[in-house]
Amino acid sequence: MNRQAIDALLNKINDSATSEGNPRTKEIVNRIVRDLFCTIEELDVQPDEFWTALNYLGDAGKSGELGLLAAGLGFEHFLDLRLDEAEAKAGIEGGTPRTIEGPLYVTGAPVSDGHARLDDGTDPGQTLVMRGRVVGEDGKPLANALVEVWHANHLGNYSYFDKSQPAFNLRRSIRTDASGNYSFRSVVPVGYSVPPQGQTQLLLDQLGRHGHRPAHIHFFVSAPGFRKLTTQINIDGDPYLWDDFAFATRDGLVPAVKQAEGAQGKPYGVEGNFALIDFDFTLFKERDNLPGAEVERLRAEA
Ligand code: MBD
Ligand code: FE
Repeated sequence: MNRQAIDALLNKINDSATSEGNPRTKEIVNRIVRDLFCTIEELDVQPDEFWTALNYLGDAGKSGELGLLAAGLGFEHFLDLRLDEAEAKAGIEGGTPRTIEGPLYVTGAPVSDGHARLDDGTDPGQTLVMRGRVVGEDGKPLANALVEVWHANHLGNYSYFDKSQPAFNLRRSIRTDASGNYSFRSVVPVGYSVPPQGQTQLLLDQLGRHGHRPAHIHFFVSAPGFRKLTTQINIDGDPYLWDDFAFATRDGLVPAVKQAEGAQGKPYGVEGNFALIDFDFTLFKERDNLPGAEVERLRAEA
C-alpha cells in the first residue's frame, strides 16, 4: 500500500471525530496509529502476527506485567533520560543521578525518625547497614527529609507482590534528623528476575534477552520545596551490575560495600560482621518552567 493511500485512510479515521475530545490524546493516538500502520506496511506484518501481538498485550495486562514490560523494553529509562535533559537545560546537573522507580513500590510503609530496621530477622541474607545524609545542592543538610526505601529479599522477591512475606517487609520511610542523617538496618538484597513463566519473559525470549536485574535498593527522597529524587543504588560485584534488563544502573549509583564488625554495629543494634554502605543523597530546589520530578502513576497500596 502506498503512502498516499495510508494517509487517506488516516485522514478518514481522524476526520470521523464529531466532538473535540481531548486534543492531546487525539494527537498522540493519531500519531501512534500512523506509526503502526507504517510498521505493518513496511515489515509486511501478517494478520496472525497482529492478533498475536494484541492478545499478548491483553495477557500481559491481565497478569499485571505491563509495568515490567515498560522497564524491560527501556521505556522507563528513556523517560529518565528525557527528564535529565530537561533538567540540564534548566541548569540542573550533577548531584545524585535519578534512575527508574520500577513497578514494585507500595505506598503506606511505616515511617520512622532517623533510623529504621527494614527486615524482621528471618531473612538469611547478610546484615546491611546503610547510612548517610540528605543534602541540598549547596551541600547543606536537610532535616526532616523523607527517605522512602524498598528492596527485595534473599530470593529477589518484594513483599506485597510476594505474599509469603509479612506486610511492608523490607519497606520503610525514614525522616532525616536535625543534621540531615538517615540510617537503616536491613539485609543485603539479591537481584530480581522476571517471572520465568510470565508474559515479559515470553517476549524477552523472542528478543534473545534475559530478564535479570542486579541487586539494588530503591529510594524516593523528598523534602518540601525540593525536586523529588527517584533512584536506586546497586550492590557492587553483582554479575548483572552493568547488564540490567531494565537499564537502570548508572555511574554514581554503585557505592562501595564495606565489611564492618564489632563496635561499628553498636549504634544500629548489630552484632558481628555486617555490610556497610555510606551514601548521601543530593536534592535540587524546585524550579519553575521545568516538568515536575514527581511522577504520577498507579501504585500498589497496602
Ligand atoms: C524490579 O525490582 C525493578 O526494580 C524493576 C525496574 C523491574 C522489575 C523488578
Ligand atoms: Fe527493584
